[in-house]
Amino acid sequence: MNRRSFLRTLGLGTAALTLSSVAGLAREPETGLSSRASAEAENLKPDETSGAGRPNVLLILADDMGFSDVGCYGGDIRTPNLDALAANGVRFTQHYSTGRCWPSRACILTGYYAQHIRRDGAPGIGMGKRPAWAQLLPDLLKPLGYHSYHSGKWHIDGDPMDNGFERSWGGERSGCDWNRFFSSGIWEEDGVKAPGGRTEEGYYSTVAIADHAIQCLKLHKKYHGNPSTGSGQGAPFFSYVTFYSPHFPLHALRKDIATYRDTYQEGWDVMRKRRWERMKKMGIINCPLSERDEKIIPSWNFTPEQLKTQIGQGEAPFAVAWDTLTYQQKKCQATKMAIHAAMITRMDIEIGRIVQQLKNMGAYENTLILFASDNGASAEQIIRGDKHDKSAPLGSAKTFLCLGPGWSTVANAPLRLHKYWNHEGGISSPLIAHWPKGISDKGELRHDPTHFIDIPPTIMELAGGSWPRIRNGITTPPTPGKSLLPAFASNGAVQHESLWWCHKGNRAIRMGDWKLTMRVGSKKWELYNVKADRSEMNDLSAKYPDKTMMLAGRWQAILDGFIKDLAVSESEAVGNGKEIKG
Ligand SMILES: [Ca+2]
Repeated sequence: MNRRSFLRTLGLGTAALTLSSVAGLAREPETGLSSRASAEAENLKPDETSGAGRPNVLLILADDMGFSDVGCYGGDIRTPNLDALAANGVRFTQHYSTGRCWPSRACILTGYYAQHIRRDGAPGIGMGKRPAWAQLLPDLLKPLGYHSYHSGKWHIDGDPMDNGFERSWGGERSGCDWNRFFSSGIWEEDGVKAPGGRTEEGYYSTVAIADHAIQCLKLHKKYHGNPSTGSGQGAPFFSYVTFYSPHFPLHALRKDIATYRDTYQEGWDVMRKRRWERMKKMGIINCPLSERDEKIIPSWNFTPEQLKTQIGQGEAPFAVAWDTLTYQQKKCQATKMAIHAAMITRMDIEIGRIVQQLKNMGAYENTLILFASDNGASAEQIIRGDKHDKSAPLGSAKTFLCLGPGWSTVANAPLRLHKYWNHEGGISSPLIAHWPKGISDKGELRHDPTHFIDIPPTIMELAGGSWPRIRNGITTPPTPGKSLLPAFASNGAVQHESLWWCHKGNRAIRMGDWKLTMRVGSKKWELYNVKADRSEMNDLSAKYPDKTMMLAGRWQAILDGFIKDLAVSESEAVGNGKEIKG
């Protein structure tokens, strides 16, 4: 029986297991830890016999944050803590996500492409149960002496506590309340529902996620010794911190929004051009600025009429030229981007608190910190949750706004399209790697094309483990990722034969400098040389039909390999396999 089931068997509901470690709630005075955490400390007492001196890993994920949002990637959003990590570590300029929340998280914690393990669909593969051989990283790290903690959005099948995490602040299903930042209504701590009813003043999920991560680190320090710098003392940890910020709804603390009140009034055309120019100077990109795709929006967006009726005259359904907007639209849109920026700056502040905790516990030097975004910024415009109160201040709990296609072209600048598509704007993510003891190059860039499938091999190598050939009695298919450790030392050290994408009819493959991609609804492959044209403005498929055919064939061959592996292991599965939109 797993721990969550055990707690439920005992009848320990929320009344008995009152969460007290999140923002705005009472804490145990002497230790700063929750009373529940202390009561359960026995469960965390050391059993470590290995792993001592191995690096810790802090993996931080943003949600729907664009490639160029943070300052150290050319953004206009204040992120001093992330910038400091970048200045003391390395930044990857061609790191890729899957373009969507749940497949990215599947890659990050299993090392497989999401379609290979049924955590996303593809032609011939339905979304379903994860095969038994696709265990999550914490289960692989446990025998190596690691203790794993999860704080934030989940969005993988199964429960964190059933997949090797010893603590979790999130939940079995989505792992967060994805309609509300100001309520902990459906959150779960260690698989048990947290009390709801937090007020706007007392609760903000970005703060609560950081609070939980810090509490876990304090507990780790207390019960597993000093996880510092190879002194031979204590066990290492894997802290998986998954913010929901800056995913919609645009909810931010009023004081944070105020600091961006005037920042975006010049509009998205000016701001994206400035980002592009900064990024060129920083050496992050060398491509032209993409055109705005004025007509391409997600098919499930509210209609312009619905947006006008339910949000107001200030909403803008398409990424049209800024100058064509009305005064009312400009005012509303500038506020929307101010909220988006405030959400990211708040996340940065909270990351700073977690980093400070690492310093406080002597773990800063020997912790690999990775920071990325699960997909590009989103052009979605929908309303759900508690709906949108037109009389409430924008960004407050009673409002439901989305960033929308206009500002998403800034967040993803200079790249094309948005979350969901497999063009570069949808799948490009920042990746900051910071590890004082292990990365000597400070502030440098890495241009190796990398992907979330590389994260588990990186962590496994760091932990001194090798990938198990047999898992749950089944010979495991090879994982496609590469350890990034060589890339920490030098440019060009990590090379993939190919990188592969497929999501809801969008698809792509990259081999070397060439990328083939197709948009949902289109039957035409587009071919780009991303070395010169990462903004995907010059389709070369007609000019190079043989290359197009070769890449298309390779894309299909990779998919065929997934289908074959799944057929072999079809009867073996874990997880609940339910699809969750997000
Ligand atoms: Ca996302």
